Amino acid sequence: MPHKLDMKCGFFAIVGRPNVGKSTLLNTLIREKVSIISRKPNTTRTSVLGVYTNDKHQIIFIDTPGWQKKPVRVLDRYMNRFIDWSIEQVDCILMISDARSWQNDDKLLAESIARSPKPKVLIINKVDLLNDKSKLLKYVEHLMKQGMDFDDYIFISAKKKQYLDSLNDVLFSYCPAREFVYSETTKTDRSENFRICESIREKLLMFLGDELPYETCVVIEEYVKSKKISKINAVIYVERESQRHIILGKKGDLIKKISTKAREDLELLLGQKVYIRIWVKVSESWSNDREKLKLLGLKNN
Ligand SMILES: Nc1nc2c(ncn2[C@@H]2O[C@H](COP(=O)(O)OP(=O)(O)OP(=O)(O)O)[C@@H](O)[C@H]2O)c(=O)[nH]1
Ligand SMILES: [Mg+2]
Repeated sequence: MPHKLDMKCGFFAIVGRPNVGKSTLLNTLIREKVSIISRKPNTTRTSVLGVYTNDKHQIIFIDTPGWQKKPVRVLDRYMNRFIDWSIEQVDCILMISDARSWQNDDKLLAESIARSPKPKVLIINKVDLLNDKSKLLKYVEHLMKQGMDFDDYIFISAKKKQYLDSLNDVLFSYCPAREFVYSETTKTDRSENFRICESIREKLLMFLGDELPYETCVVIEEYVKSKKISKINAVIYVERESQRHIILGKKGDLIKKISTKAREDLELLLGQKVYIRIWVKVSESWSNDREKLKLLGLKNN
């Protein structure tokens, strides 16, 4: 532990439109998978906190759901609210964009965070997908022409772990002198239950891709941990009977695959053998129902 007076500790919100790589960056920076990732937009649904600690600095990241331009469902509105809430809590805002294109939604989000007096860093991600790196200079010039105003611009690849040193230096420079908030071994504020549900949802996204109904949610009904084995009963909620059949697959094939993959991941997470049973149930219009969202833990007040 460094001396109190040498400690620096900062809160950083990670914001951006869906699918730009916010959760990938969080996991890369804290070197542990605390936030799930998928090819599909709208993977993250609530704010997830990740903590990185070295000998002098503690950096607390808040991963947020992808920003929704026009939230329609109650769930979408809550997701945007998590972003507003996160921005208020932090010392610095990290906005992530995709190096391949700066879209109108990026501009709208940048304009919305410009109202905050906090320092703002634009992290331009996925540079590994650009063959012509000279485009990066043009990218920033284009932003300047649009009047976008960030305190720093950094290009990285979160997935390939490229150019992260310069990012770390910038993050350290925005950490105020403050005692560490979390213990040196803490990686996230999220409970084991939450991480188990998220891990199952990640497998759903992995196997079903675009076929996965957006209105899907995972709840742990029972979790018993003994010395040698963890027993988990989980329920996947969907909104219609037809969606239930998609997830079960022919003769229950798909749910079997999902369970196996989830079990493998959970054994790593929990560090012991896992026995898991997953049911699929219908709960009509949960994604648009305040009370049900509260019950499912997706509403923060
Ligand atoms: N090639 C490449 N792919 C990346 C990079 N970073 C993330 N990805 C991929 O982009 C996809 C989306 O990543 P996520 O981390 O889930 O994105 P997100 O911004 O958290 O998405 P939402 O939670 O839906 O808002 C995944 O398929 C990642 O593997 C990168 O640096 N390079
Ligand atoms: Mg995410």
